[in-house]
Amino acid sequence: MGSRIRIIMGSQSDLETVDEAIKVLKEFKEPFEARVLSAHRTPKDLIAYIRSAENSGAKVFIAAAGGAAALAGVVAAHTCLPVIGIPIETKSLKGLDSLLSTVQMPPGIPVATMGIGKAGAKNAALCALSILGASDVRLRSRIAVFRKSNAAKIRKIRLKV
Ligand code: RP5
Repeated sequence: MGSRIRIIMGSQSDLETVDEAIKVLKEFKEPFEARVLSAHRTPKDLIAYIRSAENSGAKVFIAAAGGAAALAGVVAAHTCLPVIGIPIETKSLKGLDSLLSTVQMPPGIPVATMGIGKAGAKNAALCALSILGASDVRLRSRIAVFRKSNAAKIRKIRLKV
């Protein structure tokens, strides 16, 4: 069986953003697989990958794309597993294009769309872990520890104003 989390990005250029998700998954020691596959440039390979991922233990997909970002929606169209979308920040429209392309899905085919860029990528990993955590109490308690440690960091802040 392969990893439960499968990350797909539309281009190698998306990796800089997706890396924020990868860092979180590594911190949680959650195995994942990451691939470059494009809804527009390699549509048949994408669908073949979704099928093989479903048959090898995938539980959740993360899909990152920029511009005319059809990727997450196309993944969602081909699987009943949860799909989390990361809209990549673009030079021309600052990622608003990616956000709208990813979030504005027709009723019936949902994509859990995160915020634009690196924050969205980090949250995509955390969202995927929460989905797995719904049936994995140990993972859920590790997410709680992660949040407590973030809260502790914020409480420590002393502003010199
Ligand atoms: C999208 O086009 C990709 O997800 C990427 O964000 C964007 C630009 O791709 P490259 O020209 O960098 O390959 O499909």
